Amino acid sequence: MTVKLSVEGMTCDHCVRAVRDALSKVPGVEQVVEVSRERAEAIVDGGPDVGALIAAIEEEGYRAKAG
Ligand SMILES: [Cu+2]
Repeated sequence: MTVKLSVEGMTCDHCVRAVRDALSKVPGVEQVVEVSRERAEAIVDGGPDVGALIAAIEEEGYRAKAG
């Protein structure tokens, strides 16, 4: 399953790395396919709980929603 999220608030490469690291630690995530500041989105593969993905991003200080 591929999950795509909209992520608001990423302003630099550090933000991208923080979101990527946070997503990679969520149970069920097999691969963080992409985190893009330009497109304000993140894509992960696996069977993660979407709510857990959103919570992990919000814990880092960014806003996220499915889609
Ligand atoms: Cu940043």
